[in-house]
Amino acid sequence: MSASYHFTHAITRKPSASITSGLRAVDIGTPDLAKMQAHHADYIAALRSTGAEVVELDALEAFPDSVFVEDTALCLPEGAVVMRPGAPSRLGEAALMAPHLRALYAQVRQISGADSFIEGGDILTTETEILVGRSARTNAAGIVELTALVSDWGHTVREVFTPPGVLHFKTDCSLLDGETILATERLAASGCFDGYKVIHTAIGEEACANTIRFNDLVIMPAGFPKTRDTLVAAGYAVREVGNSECAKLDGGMSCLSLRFSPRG
Ligand code: CIR
Repeated sequence: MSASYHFTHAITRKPSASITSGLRAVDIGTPDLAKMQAHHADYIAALRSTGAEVVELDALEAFPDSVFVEDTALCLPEGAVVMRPGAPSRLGEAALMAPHLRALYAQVRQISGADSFIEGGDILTTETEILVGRSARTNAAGIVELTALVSDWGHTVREVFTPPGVLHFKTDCSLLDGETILATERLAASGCFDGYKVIHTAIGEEACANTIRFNDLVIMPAGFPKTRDTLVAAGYAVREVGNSECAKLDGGMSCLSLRFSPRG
């Protein structure tokens, strides 16, 4: 079993009505809550269709971006690490995720340094290492602290860089299997995936780089036919899910869940 993409559990959180005030790099319109809820339900159905247990947490009105649960924690087989989001409006979300992780994990650790910032969207866990992209949300101190917290669990952290103007490292890449990454050309050109097989998103379809491999499925945003066809031709079982509303807030498939198989 490949621990980097075989999962027994996922945690999600319902979108709140306050999602209309969610953070966005560029305002391309207000998300439609009903449409987002429909997409979210479809996403959860896709996760469940693989046999995983999916927790659906209640919406948090005080945190407009709280549907993007991935940013609050890093989940590994041995335990979970609660993040310290670099976006001030999101800092409180992480503490609210901790009890849900403790319910499923024996070991839950925490990024706690006052100067340490790190968001789950900047973390790509592969079969052999954990890549963390420095970004406007994740700093060197956060990466150093994470490295120390996961080393006795046997994990190696490698610092990489999120391209300027890109929200998170995983905005531009995803794990497809134990040796293959889907990435935009602009990110892959940095050399951070040397040693991996890389499939590029089609030109003009960079916005679908944030997909997830979840058990047998590659779950990707709908509306990117060239990249979808490339993935299907490469042998992946692709499931498309609408993402138009989350995309208005720079969110994609990985942001909407924490995915893991707690060991013991
Ligand atoms: C934010 O700016 O924090 C949210 N609007 C989007 C977060 C997306 N999360 C992710 O890529 N992991």
